[in-house]
Amino acid sequence: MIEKVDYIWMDGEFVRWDDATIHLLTHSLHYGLGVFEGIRCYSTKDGPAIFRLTDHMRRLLRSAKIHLITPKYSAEELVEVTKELVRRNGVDACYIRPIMYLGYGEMGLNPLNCEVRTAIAIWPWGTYLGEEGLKHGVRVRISSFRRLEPNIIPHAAKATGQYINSILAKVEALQSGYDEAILLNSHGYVTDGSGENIFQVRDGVLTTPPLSSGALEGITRDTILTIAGDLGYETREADLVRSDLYIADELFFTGTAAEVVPIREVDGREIGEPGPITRKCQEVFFSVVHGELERYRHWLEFV
Ligand code: PY5
Repeated sequence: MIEKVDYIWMDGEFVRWDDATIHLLTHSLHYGLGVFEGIRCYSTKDGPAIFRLTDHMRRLLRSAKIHLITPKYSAEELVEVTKELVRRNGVDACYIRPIMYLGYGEMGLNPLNCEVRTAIAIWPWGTYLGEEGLKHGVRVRISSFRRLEPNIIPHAAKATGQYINSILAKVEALQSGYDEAILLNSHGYVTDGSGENIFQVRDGVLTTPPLSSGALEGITRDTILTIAGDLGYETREADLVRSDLYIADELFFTGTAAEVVPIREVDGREIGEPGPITRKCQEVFFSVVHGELERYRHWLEFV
């Protein structure tokens, strides 16, 4: 169950949590066209700080552009409102969910005349794949569902409806006894997890699928590419096939909800306990988000 806080921001107003309701005939509910973000605020010794907030809001606006949703607020305005929402709710660590959706008014498939609604909710959310997964790694399977692609539904946008694809993969993985799914594109290349990017480590080199594979332009992915490069590791964006995962020295997921999570098994092939590079990336990542490393403080937006 979601843990309640006091306020949700909706179209310019701070609304009480239980009053943050919408009409049944909200366009986005019926056809799944809306765009959203997932962001985290972490506690630091200098107070709550939102990790790469501006980068997330910019991605939200790029998602809107892809789907011809005209934003009512600029990235700067959304940044300010998010900080105010965190302040008003008096929390110091939380997950942040901005969403732009099409409201009540029109029901045809032409969305261009629909009213664009904007809301931001926050709530305390522990790590998505569990504490155990964070420490010892999760078990994953390759999904029988293929990742949607640019000429079906553009994967570059983070749109609500495209998560049906992720949900099919996630549920299939859970029902067959795994923790998470990895999706391939229709050419057989690895894209990402249902809600995470993926990194493979072999002979000390980190490889993550390129954005053209169908992977989301993850902000945690970019963070890890930067950190790993700064640590002196070679990083590559290159296509991977499923057997590249089976024979990896190390594998891990990255994402806002999931954070940095080791993978210990793929389709019954053991990868094992988290390796040294995974551990190092995880350790540095958590120091970065908690504001302990001066070099990366520019990624923190203090409320
Ligand atoms: N790939 C997919 C399909 C995602 O949904 C996400 C984020 C990522 C990669 C990682 O991107 P980033 O590092 O920018 O977060 N997923 C959301 C999240 O908040 C929703 C998960 C339930 O992590």
